[in-house]
Amino acid sequence: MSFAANHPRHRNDAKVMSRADLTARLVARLHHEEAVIGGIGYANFDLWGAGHRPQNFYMLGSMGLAVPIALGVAIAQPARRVVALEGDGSVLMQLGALATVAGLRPANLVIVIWDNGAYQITGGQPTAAAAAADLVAIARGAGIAQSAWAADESDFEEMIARALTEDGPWLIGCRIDAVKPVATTERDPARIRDRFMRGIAVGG
Ligand SMILES: Cc1ncc(C[n+]2csc(CCOP(=O)(O)OP(=O)(O)O)c2C)c(N)n1
Repeated sequence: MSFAANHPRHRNDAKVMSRADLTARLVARLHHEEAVIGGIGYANFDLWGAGHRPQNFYMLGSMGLAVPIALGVAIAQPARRVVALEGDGSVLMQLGALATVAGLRPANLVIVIWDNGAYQITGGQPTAAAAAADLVAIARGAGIAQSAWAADESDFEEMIARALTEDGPWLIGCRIDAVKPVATTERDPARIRDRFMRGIAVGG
């Protein structure tokens, strides 16, 4: 049975959930120093809000880099699970990364897309996901076979549990509401980089 079989067939059939809540549920399941890359936009705010971990990296400046950065870490450290958290606007800006992931097939990579149909942090302008694009279908078409929408919170937790233990790459699409994060990521890129490198035991 394929990964997608028990999950919503289309974006609009998935429950609209809270990014902060799902991020907290994800972080609560991390017990093996998994690396987590929070993309630009509100993905990294809610990652910060879930409690800083030494293995967290917060992408502050450029859209679409959570997946490429996570892919690099996953290739460099195959024994570590690596999770990319990215908004739909950012994924749309860097769609080619999905095809690269599919081609390289890192077994330890998990991609979570927070799809609120908007560039929320810059004012809520609608993305192509709000119009018609189904990012999970795009990911599957790119070749990431284990791509699916989370039906609801418990489905998300089951998918994460599986993605953290079984061979990937995995891509989990989540429909997200327009609630703003309560936390603001500490904006010090050099510290973010240095702490992350120490957190994943790279460099001094
Ligand atoms: C290449 C580039 N274009 C535009 C911006 C400005 N910008 C920063 S975040 C953002 C929206 C991000 O949207 P999304 O990834 O969906 O995350 P959300 O804000 O919804 O959490 C935009 C347009 C940027 N930082 N980089």
